Amino acid sequence: MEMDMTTPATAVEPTANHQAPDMDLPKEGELPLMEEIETRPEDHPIASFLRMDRMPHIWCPGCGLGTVVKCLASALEESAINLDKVSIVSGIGCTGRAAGYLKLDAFHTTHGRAIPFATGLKLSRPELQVVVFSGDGDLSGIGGNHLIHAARRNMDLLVILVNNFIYGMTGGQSGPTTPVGAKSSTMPFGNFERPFNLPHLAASCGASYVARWTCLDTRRLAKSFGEGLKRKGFRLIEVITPCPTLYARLNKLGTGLDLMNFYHEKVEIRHGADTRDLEIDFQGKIICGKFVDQERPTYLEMMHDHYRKILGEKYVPMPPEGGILREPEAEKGL
Ligand SMILES: Cc1ncc(C[n+]2csc(CCOP(=O)(O)OP(=O)(O)O)c2C)c(N)n1
Ligand code: SF4
Repeated sequence: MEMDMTTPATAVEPTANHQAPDMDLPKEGELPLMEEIETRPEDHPIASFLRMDRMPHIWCPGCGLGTVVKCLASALEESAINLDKVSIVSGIGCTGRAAGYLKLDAFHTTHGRAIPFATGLKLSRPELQVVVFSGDGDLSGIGGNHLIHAARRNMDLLVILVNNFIYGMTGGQSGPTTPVGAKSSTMPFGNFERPFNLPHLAASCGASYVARWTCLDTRRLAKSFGEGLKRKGFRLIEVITPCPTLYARLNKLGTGLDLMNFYHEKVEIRHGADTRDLEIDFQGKIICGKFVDQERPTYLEMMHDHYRKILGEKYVPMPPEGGILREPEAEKGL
């Protein structure tokens, strides 16, 4: 049963993902043998959103990143948004590779600089829907300063922050989200630094939309991405995702599937929860939900209002279609 995202829920409840589908299943003997099933890359459910020439991807078996990409593709499809007006910006890391795989205008920028790059893109092409897709280390470690200032300014960006509690690509170092007690390659006796509570960080800086999901909860995650695409201002969606190769191995937590089972047991959905209560303890419960959904003037709106007040007629804002030289009429006249 799918839950209405506006309805508060306090208990762990089964999601559609865990229920047997209500349909006629083929009987034994009617099933084709595995070797008879032809799998063609173009038959992948989101093939039209992917650069199939870049497959196979680099992600490890059991990594949750493919699921997050699938949820974003589903949300884009559902929203019927013009894909020519969507740009994706990533930093560096396993998560950052998403920009290379999605068939959108994509920018794989430097480590920690996805948000400032995306900010520049949005300011110069205000008509674009700019989506940042990057890791917890990239966005809240080296890029942490950009994260808080973009939230403070209510910059028009949808930020998908994939939190696997560790620096994946570089070998499992502790990062700003590693829970106290969790082991990493740089903290083999366990982390003692207090991690960020990312929804609280973004909310307290002024973000318009803040949510957290695990990548087990694909329907709610895709729905939240869809909401994020429709809202304005700074939108942060944190996605807790398994890194079986480093986080799970260093902490003896099993496979990617074991981590998914763990999320199933430990997730508590609490829409509208006080963001101060969203800290994640090592192997403790993970509170998910939509915590902030408020309309506030965005950076671009505030900037236009301000300069219109001061400069009046003299103020010429960037045209919504992205600058005079991009207008076909203007180009013809050159
Ligand atoms: C300026 C700079 N510093 C450090 C690095 C090395 N580096 C590359 S990816 C990465 C960590 C990525 O971790 P995270 O953002 O959490 O993404 P994940 O790989 O876990 O998805 C680091 C430290 C770099 N490429 N550039
Ligand atoms: S190292 Fe971890 S985050 Fe990176 S691809 Fe492998 S499982 Fe995923």
